[in-house]
Amino acid sequence: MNYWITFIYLLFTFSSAQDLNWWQTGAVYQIYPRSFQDSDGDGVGDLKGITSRLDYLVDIGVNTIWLSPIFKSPMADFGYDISDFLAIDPIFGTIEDYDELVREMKARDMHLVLDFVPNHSSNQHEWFQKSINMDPQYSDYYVWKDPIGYDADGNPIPPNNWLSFFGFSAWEWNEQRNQFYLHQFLKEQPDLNYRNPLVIQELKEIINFWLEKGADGFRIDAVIFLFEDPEFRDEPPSGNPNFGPDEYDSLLHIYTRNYNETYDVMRELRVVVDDFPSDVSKLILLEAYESIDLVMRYYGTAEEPIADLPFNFEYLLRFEDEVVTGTRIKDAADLWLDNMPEGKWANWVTGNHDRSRIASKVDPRLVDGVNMINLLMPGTPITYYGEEIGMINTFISYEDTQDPFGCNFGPDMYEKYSRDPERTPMQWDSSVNSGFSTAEKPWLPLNPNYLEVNVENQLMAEESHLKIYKEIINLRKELAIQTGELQYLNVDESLFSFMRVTDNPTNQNYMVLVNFGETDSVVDVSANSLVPPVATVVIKSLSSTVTVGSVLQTSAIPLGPKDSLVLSFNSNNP
Ligand code: TEU
Repeated sequence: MNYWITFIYLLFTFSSAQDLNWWQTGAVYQIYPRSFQDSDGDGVGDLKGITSRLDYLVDIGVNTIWLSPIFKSPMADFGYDISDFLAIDPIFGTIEDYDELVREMKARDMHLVLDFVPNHSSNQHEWFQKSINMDPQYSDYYVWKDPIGYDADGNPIPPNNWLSFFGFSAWEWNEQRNQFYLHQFLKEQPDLNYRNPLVIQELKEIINFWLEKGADGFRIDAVIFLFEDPEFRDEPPSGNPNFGPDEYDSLLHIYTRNYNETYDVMRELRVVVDDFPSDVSKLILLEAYESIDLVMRYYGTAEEPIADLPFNFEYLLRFEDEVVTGTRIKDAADLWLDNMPEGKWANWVTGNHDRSRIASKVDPRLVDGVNMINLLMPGTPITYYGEEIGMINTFISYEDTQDPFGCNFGPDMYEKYSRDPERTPMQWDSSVNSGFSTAEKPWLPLNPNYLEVNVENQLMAEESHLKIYKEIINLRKELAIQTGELQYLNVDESLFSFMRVTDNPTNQNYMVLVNFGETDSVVDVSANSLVPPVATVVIKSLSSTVTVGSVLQTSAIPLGPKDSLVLSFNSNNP
């Protein structure tokens, strides 16, 4: 009889782990290619540089790389303005370098996710040039409109009051065509016209091209901006006094975002990806900063899936609140989990190339605790390069500022919008430029803390954020973390704690406790019937003074301010 029980448990263990995809058991790591590793000394990171660092990524345990855009671009928005969707920009290398990266990744059982930017191209793209020239095929590839009149000086007046996300009018006058074109981002990023089926066809071809070139998925950029009001009506003011008339948030964007048709186009792209013959399932990440109901629709349904992982920005944004509490993090986690359609998979993200990293959002002592949450809650973690070593934002003077979002607003306001602080080079070691580049001046300055905060130091140290990250990620191989149930333990203003449990007695269960508070506390989680009287410390934050391996009473778990712990226990022993 006992044999049978063990057999059934093993079968369960085997089959449930087997049912998960590589992107569910693994972890995604975002690389901003300009800033990861420069191989040729020009001060800008490149593909060869990334290839040379693959063993580091294997060592820390990530299996998936999402690369911000590497395609041909005049770099007005540092690669998010693409002038040829099918070519690699020379600053990043050649198509051979790309092939080599893919080969080396596959040899390490890693997966490549490319950034796909459907909303706009560069104004240098051949399509846009042909569109200006009214080439019959390309004339309607972009959103062109006549002026609504001319002012007293004879200047054309834009069709409506729409603003660019980067500030100022979303309309740019084109002398040659004598019309305005729409750009929801920079004027160098004209919006493609999604009401033209030829445009959608082009996108499908681009997707197939990169699938054939070995990509295992896409992160789809700025999705909510694809369609606009066909009547081009003015948007109403937001009434928010914190924003001047040129700032995007001074309007309510009811006519430029999230049209129903957007979901249909995304669904069509999903079908292209799924129809591609491959024995490796593909991953679609999707960027939509929107309200939860609109974001959830991007998962699609079981029969008609869209994205595998629309980014969980509600969670990311909670870490930017003035006060981060256990209760608020639980509310954010529940907002996602409770709204997620049946059978879908969650994700946990705290930083990216547009938003600061963990250690600049919360007290840096919480880096380990937040990584524990990101990596051990049910779902896929997404780490922005450097979060594993606790990199923080870098101060960038106006003179050194590169990001057009910052430059647009001039020296007094650039810091409100510039994304350069979270884009500075990866901190590898304490040599010149932290081992990132041999150039005299990298494209953005290194954070001066690189002498202390770097990969090499943290690999050598007895304890470090990096070593802790590696230990946490290693737990993702455990059944309780892959498929175990989530149960919250005590959650209040200071504490966030949860456990991951399976009902399989041969498996370890885990609990995670993070103290967001400022004071020492002694936590009693023993009231939960699945929690045994004692549990073993398997991982502790740098700040904690408990010893890994020690056995703690679950009625009195000591947590100093900003401390975090992972404990293991066996629920067969409640
Ligand atoms: O961002 C689009 C977008 O939705 C963001 O601007 C978002 O609203 C903002 O970052 C929230 O802080 C994407 C890319 O991530 C960004 O880097 C590009 O500049 C932009 O598209 C244009 O391609």
